[in-house]
Amino acid sequence: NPPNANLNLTTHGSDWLWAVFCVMALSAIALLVLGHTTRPVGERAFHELGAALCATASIAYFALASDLGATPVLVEFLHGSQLVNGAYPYRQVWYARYIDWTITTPMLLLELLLTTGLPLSQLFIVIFMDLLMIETGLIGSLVVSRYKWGFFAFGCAAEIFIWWMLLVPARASAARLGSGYSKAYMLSASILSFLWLLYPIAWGLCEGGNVISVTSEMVFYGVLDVLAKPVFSFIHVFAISKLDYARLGL
Ligand code: RET
Repeated sequence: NPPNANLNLTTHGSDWLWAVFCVMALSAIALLVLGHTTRPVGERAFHELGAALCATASIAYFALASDLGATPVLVEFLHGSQLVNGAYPYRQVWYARYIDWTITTPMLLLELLLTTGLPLSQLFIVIFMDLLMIETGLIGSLVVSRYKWGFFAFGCAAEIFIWWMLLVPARASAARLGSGYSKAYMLSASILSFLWLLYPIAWGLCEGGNVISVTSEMVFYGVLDVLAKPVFSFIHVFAISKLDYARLGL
């Protein structure tokens, strides 16, 4: 028996991750095919962004499903230094997730914000805050003391800034382009903002507080990743399909 049940992924957990791997890979292909069959050359940027980020996620899930890309981290001694079954309590932290998110979350923000005509200077600030959010989350997940919540707090502050940028400057910018742009943006931005709220909650229950098992962690993040990447990308390309790409200045 493993000294700590939290250390290992179950067979079911691994099967689920292979299923997510397949969903990501098939979505990448489907987005490419959709782009090539429905849009002329030069108007496929959003399909291609979606395909690229799903392809990236499929590689991350390949690592997760193989039980790779994780490292054991000592669980914070909140309740005194107790041994669990004669061993110190560890929890696997899948840092592979953060490598994925570092690549894919800026691409998701690009998918969304390139349809608003937001000035580049502001786009860069949003992407900077996004990277800050992911990297502070990574550091927090690897830290073995309650300082991890300090890193978490920095990440949350960065996310609040992103929400504000989406709600105020980006929304105003989309509205200036016209009501069709504004409607499409509001739909996609609401979905993205809601789903992105659930990630820090998952983090608090998994890497942060060690409340739920690693198999539950895989289900929680897995469902979120399928919604936030392929489902979001499909909804977004359909939402903007009637818009005039020339006005986006891409
Ligand atoms: C962390 C912990 C630090 C605080 C915050 C977080 C937010 C993460 C988010 C991740 C989104 C990931 C997506 C992945 C791809 O599908 C890093 C968990 C706020 C919002 C959309």
